[in-house]
Amino acid sequence: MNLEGRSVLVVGLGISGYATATALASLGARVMVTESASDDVIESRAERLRAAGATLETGGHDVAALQVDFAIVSPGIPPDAPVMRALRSAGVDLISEIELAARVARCDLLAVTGTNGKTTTTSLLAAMLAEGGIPSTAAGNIGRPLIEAIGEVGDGGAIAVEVSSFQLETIRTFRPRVAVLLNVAEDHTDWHGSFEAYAAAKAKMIRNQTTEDIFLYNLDDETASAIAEGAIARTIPFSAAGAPPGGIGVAGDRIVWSGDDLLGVDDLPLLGSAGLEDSIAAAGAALAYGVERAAVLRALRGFRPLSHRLELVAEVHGVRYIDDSKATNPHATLAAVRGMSDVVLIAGGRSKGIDLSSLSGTVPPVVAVIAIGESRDEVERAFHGRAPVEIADSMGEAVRFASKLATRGGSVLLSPGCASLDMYQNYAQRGEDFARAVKQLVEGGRGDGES
Ligand code: UMA
Repeated sequence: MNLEGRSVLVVGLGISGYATATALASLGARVMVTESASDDVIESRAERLRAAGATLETGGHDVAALQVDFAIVSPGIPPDAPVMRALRSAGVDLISEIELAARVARCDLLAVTGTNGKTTTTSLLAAMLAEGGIPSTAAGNIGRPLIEAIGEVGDGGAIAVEVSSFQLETIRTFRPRVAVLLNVAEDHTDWHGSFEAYAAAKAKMIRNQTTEDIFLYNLDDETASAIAEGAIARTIPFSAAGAPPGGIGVAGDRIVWSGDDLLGVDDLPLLGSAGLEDSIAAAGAALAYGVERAAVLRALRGFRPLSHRLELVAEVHGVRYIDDSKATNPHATLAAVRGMSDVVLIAGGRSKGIDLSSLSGTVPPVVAVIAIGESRDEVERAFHGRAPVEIADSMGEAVRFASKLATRGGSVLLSPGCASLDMYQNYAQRGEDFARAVKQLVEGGRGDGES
């Protein structure tokens, strides 16, 4: 795609917007950026872009009179935001950064989406590609914008791209060579408006695929299976509950690919049923793409869990303290407790408009709950009559309460089922606060763990 001299508006100057504006400027486009906030981070990005020749507007949007060829919208900006409405009514074509990147990319894109497990599966897939000697990297919602990564991987290479429903909402031609759909459960209802709209955005990932492409989907997930029925690409099922013909799954305690034995379930370094699903999904995608079987197995065996995803922080007096701060919706919390016993659950945060009542499905193994954050009353209501709930005002307090309720051989699990933005900047900060509070407990400290 030739961007020389094209007028492009970038809406939002977060990680995605900044990378987009930088790439567009280097490709010779006339770049305009509009951003509602104006803090130190934004202003320093703005300064660097001005130096690269872009026109910047920070601290608000005044887009009514703009004449642009198209606009790249940041994923976090919901479709009903005033700036989006203004641009739509001015007839501006709105596309996402992954759409722009896909138009410019020369390598294959292997896309992974789903409500939960995206980041782990994308990382695993990238490790398999690398182990197979394919020039590759991981990018997208995982944290490194795709537009930045495509400059590095050329013809003959491949990028494992984590894609979110926000990014998929505004694609046009984005066509992954391999698409993976892990699961679809309620999430981001405040952004999409309804579960149906959210699922429809996920389904967009495969709409430009052809019969030469591959769609790997979770046979055990109702919505993913329904989406597969409309696929044009070659469909490959995966299952953690059986060994689907022509797909990848589990027979007894072995993982099998099209009837061939690959490795034992116990050989996987990732914990729980979620770890199993992510592992077989990534392996299926890599094998279908043509990565050598031995390389896939090496990458699988050598993989280490990512931070804040069922990460063991400490064991104190026979109780395991586990950080699963990345669980930002109830579906993820339900998946986390599967296979555990005697869990004291720390849950709550920003609900994103999702009904939290399904959290009560974690009983058992959950035996007690500490409710935190904005949604703590809703969490308390969800468990009413099912498990005792205590309300905590800080993470430090939550960990202290949980330590008193936990029993030897059991776990204290931070798996909030909600976003972190009511108390923290992101889920990583929330997980770190949890780890700090656990450390203080170990040291016998009495602070509240939130320095
Ligand atoms: N803004 C405006 N006008 C508005 C509203 C917002 O200008 O009306 C501005 C904000 O002030 C902000 C920017 O627009 O500066 C929006 O940034 P953003 O929220 O899109 O976030 P980025 O920093 O660009 O990061 C995005 C993804 N964020 C979201 O989708 C919310 C990151 O995913 C992703 O890693 C990054 O691009 C690189 O691709 C994060 C995420 O939370 C991890 N994703 C969601 C999830 O995983 O559940 C989908």
